Amino acid sequence: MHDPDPNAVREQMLEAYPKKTARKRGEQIVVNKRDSDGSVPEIKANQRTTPGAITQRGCTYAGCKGVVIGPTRDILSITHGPIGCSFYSWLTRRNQTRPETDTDENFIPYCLSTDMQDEQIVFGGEKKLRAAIEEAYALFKPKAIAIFSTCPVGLIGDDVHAVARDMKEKLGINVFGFSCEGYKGVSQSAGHHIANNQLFKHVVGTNDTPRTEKFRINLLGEYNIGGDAFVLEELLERCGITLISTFSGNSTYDSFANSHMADLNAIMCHRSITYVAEMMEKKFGIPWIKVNFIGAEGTTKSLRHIAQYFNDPELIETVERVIADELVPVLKARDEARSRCEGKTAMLFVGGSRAHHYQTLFKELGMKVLAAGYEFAHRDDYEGRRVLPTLKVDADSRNIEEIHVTMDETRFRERKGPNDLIQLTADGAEVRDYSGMMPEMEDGTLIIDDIYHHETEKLLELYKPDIFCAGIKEKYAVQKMGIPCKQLHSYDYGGPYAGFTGAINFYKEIDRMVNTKVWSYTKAPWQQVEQSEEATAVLAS
Ligand code: CFM
Repeated sequence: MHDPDPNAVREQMLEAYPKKTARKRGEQIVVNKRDSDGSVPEIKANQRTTPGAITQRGCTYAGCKGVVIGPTRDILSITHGPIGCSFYSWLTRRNQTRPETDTDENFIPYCLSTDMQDEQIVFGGEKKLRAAIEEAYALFKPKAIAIFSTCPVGLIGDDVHAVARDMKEKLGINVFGFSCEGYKGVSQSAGHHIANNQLFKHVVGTNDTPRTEKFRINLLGEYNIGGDAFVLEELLERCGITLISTFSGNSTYDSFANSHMADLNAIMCHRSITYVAEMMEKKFGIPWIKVNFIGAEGTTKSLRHIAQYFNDPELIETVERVIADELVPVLKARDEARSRCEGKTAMLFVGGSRAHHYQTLFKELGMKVLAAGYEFAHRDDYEGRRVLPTLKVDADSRNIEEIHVTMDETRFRERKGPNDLIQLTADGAEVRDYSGMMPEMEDGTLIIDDIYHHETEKLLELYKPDIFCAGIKEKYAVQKMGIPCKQLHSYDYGGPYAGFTGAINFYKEIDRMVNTKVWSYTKAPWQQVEQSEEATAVLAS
């Protein structure tokens, strides 16, 4: 079967919308084309979703509480808001954690909410919040409490930061609040930024315990979904690299507090956490590089770049040995799956970085990515970081605080000279940079930002891909159309998919999903139409 013309598909998607909506929406649906200088077409992103459209997005509070702070096991999180919002307080994301001892705190299984009622909406909720913090403290005695604001908190004007300050003084522990009301930004992306700011202001750098290990890094933007961070922790350990803190998979409060003792920040998910990396570089002098531990090739390159950064012959040798050992089973599994997956097609519509990162795994399987897009990414995630200076600040992004960071006079330490970093870039590492999704996708592929459900249906109907990657909200609607849907947020109870071990798991899973016979027994709506047309034709003859 020939793939349909992407421009015609785009037109068909837009046809359903009123004229003005179609024109605006059209700027978020782009047919990819890479120029020889590496530039790609401009795509509109980080825009409000059209009212009435079915979007995949979550809210700002979800991005702050659920995504960035949620995986930290010993910060006690309290959601200030109506009980419905506490959905995102309670393990709805598959971020795992592993306390080191039986006595280490783990609050992740708990769900704490102030359960706001009409009375608080009318008369204010600060009193109830104070009482909740005191009650939570009495019960759990945590070292830190975080308060998350939901929409009504912003609407009625509760000052969660004043309450946090008072409580910090009264209880003698770190208490901090987040103005992450759901409506604060256009998506969960705003919540990431708000979480980064507060984490940096209130936690990072508050523990100056010196570290003596030789190769010290932080891993940023790795959230331990399905145990990904466990795989990477083990891998780095075998290479002799010390992971001081992960932001924030399998993390602790103390590891954040001490994270400024690292000499390098390696960023996995750039969408959610680059703000912290930039602030840490300014204040403490820690450079950052972009890594991608998804896929065998990405993992190999990322390990090599970290080793090149430290530029130590022994480290480089150990890393090469680990890579060589790991690649044996990985390549075997890849070739096996590839013999059955090659030439099949995939689409990925996920979050703010995975729709890009997971394409590498599909490439390793010899599969073709026909269309992809993020839920809430910004233009730089699509087109590369070089477009950042040209991005316009709009009313929605102005809503999010940009904190002014200066060099820490006593604790700033230059890790590497500019020449070392230039050399590292020449060696292929992305130093303070990322290239974005579109430069790595083929010409003629469809890039759709914040895909609406109507457009998902059109894609499935016209392209009939072998697999569609999205989340739980899309999964069953997609599968009812006769196409297997792989959840790339929660991994459908599967995973881990990061690192070498993860790659093997992913190859096997995709092989199983695209080759199972079960889909041939379901009839998608278009197949039913064909059938009934055939039946009508038979009857008529
Ligand atoms: Fe980063 Fe994420 Fe993602 Fe994200 Fe997320 Fe997630 Fe995601 Mo779901 S932080 S942008 S807000 S990689 S929860 S671990 S899977 S949408 S692509």
